[in-house]
Amino acid sequence: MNQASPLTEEHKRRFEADGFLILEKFIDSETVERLRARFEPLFKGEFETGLYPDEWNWQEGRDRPDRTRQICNAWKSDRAVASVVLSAKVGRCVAELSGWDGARICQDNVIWKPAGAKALGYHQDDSYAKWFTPPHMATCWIALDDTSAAGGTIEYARGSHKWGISPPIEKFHAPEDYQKEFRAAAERAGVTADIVPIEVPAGGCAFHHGATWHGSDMNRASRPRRSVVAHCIASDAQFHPTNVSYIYNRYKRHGDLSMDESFFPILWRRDGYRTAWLDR
Ligand SMILES: O=C(O)CCC(=O)C(=O)O
Repeated sequence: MNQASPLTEEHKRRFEADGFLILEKFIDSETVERLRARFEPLFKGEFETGLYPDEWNWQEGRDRPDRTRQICNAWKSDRAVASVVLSAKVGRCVAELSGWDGARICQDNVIWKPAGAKALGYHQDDSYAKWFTPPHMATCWIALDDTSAAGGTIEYARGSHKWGISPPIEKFHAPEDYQKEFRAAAERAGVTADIVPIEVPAGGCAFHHGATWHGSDMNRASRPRRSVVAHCIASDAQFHPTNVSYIYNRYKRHGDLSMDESFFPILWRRDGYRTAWLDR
């Protein structure tokens, strides 16, 4: 499991300077196809393992077709998603980029932005990281379609991980102005934003720091933009003693701050440890 790292010192230097890193190839085309085939059943509520995901933000027949579709912690419902977002490769990369001893999954996202679907608001992941310590995430965002600026790909503000953490944004799904809070943050930081749309072939990825401002515009192209995302935290992360996540504190044991590996498995650790059930 402890294969060689795909990252070089130059990759790490770039991540530290920019707050993100792009790899043109991260998963192979067969894996891309296998994941794409899971989108229809997942959003119809056909869950392979019989378990609901933790968040199911778009359901066929219930929600507007012009909304970006999102499921969180699809790994609990679907083995194809699990095989990618819980991989040692994802864990190793985010841990090495973040200077952690290891990484565990916090939350995955399955994102489906059909042609014409609306934007996702710019935010910082660490604004939502108050319920665990250390309160930092690092993310691997994987493209399942060739992405383009016009097609509503993810966008990063270069260097914005150095601006400090702002509060959570007002509206994540289909906001009127998807950059509203971000522009205010850039103004407070006294900088002119350098926005980078992530244009990669299907199977490519981008890693981002938990403090990097990011979001995505509406899809003005004629085909969908699909992604799977692994939001990771340090392998030694614990629940915060008093701050509560109304969803994720369901997995906290009474009187115990440790994170159970059944729900927050360790993907990779420098000493060779990986949660045992992952590879079964
Ligand atoms: O894919 C997107 O449009 C946004 C995803 C996102 O917010 C994230 O990966 O943190």
